[in-house]
Amino acid sequence: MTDTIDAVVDSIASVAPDVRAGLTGRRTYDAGANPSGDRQLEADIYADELLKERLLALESVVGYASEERGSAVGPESDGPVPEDDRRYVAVDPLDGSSNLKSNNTMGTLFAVYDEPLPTDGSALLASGFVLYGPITTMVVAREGTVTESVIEEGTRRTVDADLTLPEEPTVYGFGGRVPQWREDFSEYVSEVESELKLRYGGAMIGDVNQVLTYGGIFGYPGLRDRPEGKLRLCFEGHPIAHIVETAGGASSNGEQSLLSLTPDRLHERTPLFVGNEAYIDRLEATLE
Ligand code: P6P
Repeated sequence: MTDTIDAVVDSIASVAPDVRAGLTGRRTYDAGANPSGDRQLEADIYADELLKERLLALESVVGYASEERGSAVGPESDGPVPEDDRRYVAVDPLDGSSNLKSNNTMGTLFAVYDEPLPTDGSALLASGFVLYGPITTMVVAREGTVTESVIEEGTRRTVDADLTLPEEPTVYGFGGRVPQWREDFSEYVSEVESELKLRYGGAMIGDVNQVLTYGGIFGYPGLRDRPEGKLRLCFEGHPIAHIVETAGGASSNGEQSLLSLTPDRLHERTPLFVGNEAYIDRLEATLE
């Protein structure tokens, strides 16, 4: 069987131009909400359908789970695919789609597991994201290395074959309303904001790409009125932690690496922090 990870990555790269082209004219909210209760844009549903169709057409992909769907779909059976070659993909089709209205960045986030979801981060074989910015780029983490490519007409052109987090951190960005931040987290942010520059764009992939480019920390903390935070462990926490840790950084839910967490439910939320290890260590030391 061809390299199953390459097949997934190349498939997502090939559909990225269609996802991007489909954003225009799909900026209105559909009637429904996703399983997390977020309102769904027509673009969310369009991207999800495109990605599901392309990925389930791959021989090795036997499960497709999406932030836009209540449960995974696909054969997921003991079908013809040898057990070792079965791949289960988790996708956030348009992370940050609320930025569409303001014409700001958003992206497609994916994680490739070797067992059905929900499962823990140790089952991750690869992860990555497509960033729909001024240009379309793709970051992929697999086998200990992070690569960055430019996507041109659906094919990848590598621009960094070994992307690593800058040792000197520069930027930070934290989500949630400030009055809802816990006191210990607010104290931590007071230190960070005296040391780094604020970069927060409302789409995790864009904000994390700032951290991957300039060094620093991104997070969406547990809040007073929402202690579990906003971001989903399977669809956002695991893949972004895998990317940043593979690039030489660290991740945390405030206590431990996000990759060590096993969700009970597919759409389970988690506090999420990724960035330079020194800032993650200081955060964990601060949060009681
Ligand atoms: P807020 C986008 O909706 C998202 O899921 C992440 O991409 C982003 O980091 C976060 O939520 C933004 O949340 O509360 O700042 O709008």
